Amino acid sequence: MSDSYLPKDFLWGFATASYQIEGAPHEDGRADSIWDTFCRVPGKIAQGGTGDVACDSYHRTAEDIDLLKEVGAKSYRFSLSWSRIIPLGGRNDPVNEKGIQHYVKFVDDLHSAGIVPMVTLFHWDLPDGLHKRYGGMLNKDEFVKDFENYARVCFEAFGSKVKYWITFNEPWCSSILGYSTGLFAPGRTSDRSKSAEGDSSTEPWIAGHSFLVAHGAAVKAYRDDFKAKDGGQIGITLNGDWVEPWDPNDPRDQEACVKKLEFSICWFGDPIYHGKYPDSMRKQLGNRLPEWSAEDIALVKGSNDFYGMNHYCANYIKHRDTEAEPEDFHGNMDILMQNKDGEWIGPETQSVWLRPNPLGFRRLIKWLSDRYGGPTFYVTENGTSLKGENDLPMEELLNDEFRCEYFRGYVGALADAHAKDGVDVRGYSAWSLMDNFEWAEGYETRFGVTFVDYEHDQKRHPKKSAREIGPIFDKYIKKE
Ligand code: GBH
Repeated sequence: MSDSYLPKDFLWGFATASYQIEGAPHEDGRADSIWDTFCRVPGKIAQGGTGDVACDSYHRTAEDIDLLKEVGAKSYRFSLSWSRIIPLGGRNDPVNEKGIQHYVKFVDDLHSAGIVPMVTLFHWDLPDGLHKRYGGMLNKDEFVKDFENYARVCFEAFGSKVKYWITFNEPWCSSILGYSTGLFAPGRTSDRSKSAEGDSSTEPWIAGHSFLVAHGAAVKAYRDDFKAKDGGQIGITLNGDWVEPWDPNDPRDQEACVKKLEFSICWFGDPIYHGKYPDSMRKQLGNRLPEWSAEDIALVKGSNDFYGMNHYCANYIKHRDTEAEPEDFHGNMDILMQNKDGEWIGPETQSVWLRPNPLGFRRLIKWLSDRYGGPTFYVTENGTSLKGENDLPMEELLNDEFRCEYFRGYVGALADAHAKDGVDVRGYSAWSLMDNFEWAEGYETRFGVTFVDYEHDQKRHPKKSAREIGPIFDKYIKKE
């Protein structure tokens, strides 16, 4: 038996995101986001999937809340669709009362069910109007003003009922996958076979910079005008995998590991906690990485009330001796699933990038805690898909022992990080409450603890993991 534990008021629950679950893209005044338009480009999404119906959650809020209640969840992290609230996105565009009312009711219903809402303002679905008007995140000054305005509209509308705000979900993904590899909306890349436009050597770094300043501006707005009366907390959610050296005895691989964490996480974490970009990034990217103005960095430094951590897996890292390519965004190294001795970092899943390694979770959260002076963490996503799930019959998908084992391992590792390493962690949202639109993978990959039957009216069927997760937390959360 483990003697590790999680603190008494630990908030555990589930996470989702608007475009991945809601559907109803044109209802009650909503306009397109960049994901709506991206999905219409042939070849971008597996099987031509779109978020047009998804889990139909826009019409099934009561059902979704029932799912949360049934499993005993204490919190629910969901995201707002900016395009429902300000359909064209900008600070001079009209606010859509119907969009606001939808979420006001949803938040009220969560409270009535005793579930704490954690609200993400932006989970990748930028209003298409802003992309078309000025290039979205590529135009920092416009984007920052429009995001701050949108954030203020949300604080005003929901601030008295929401105590946990997340500005951005995984800016790494929006910046790199949206502006370097082109795998995600808006699909810009230097790879001319994928897109007619884009410059992978500069645009991701510009987008990332805009996200940081916009985060800082929204936090300042919250602290100046809402925090005192509403009493909430605000932070950003960063993704990042753990790293192990390909050759544990090669100091160059160990060094490359740190560089990988810097390029993927500290790109955003360092400006927020230390007021600068990591030296390794400046060294490799030179002036392609934007410089900080005194005004912008003042907004960004110290702008997290908590650290929102998304974490799924780990990789092996092998250094490179060659010069970095201008398109490189990892820090010039090979990212591998096997080490020098052929050992796999973890078992296979449906997602090529995801091989579970629970100890990596403990190591990463401790590493971040040390680097950033012991901040308060909320784990805002953690979860897995199942190997070969497209070929499995529904009964086997419902009996997802692999996912149960994943949660046992990862929650146990988190309890170790808390009890043995002194990490201040106060919440955890599993990804995800239900199977949903998995971005470029469409509906081929399922991360839910609830099976969604896309062929039969999006009917929800809880999997084994939906029932197992409560007892896992019960085992660790201190009773008094
Ligand atoms: C999360 O990102 C998202 O927040 C969530 O919306 C999503 O549904 C969930 O993961 C499951 O995927 O192979 O080079 O394309 C997790 C972090 C980082 C994982 C990028 C996928 C793809 C790398 N993601 N990664 S690549």
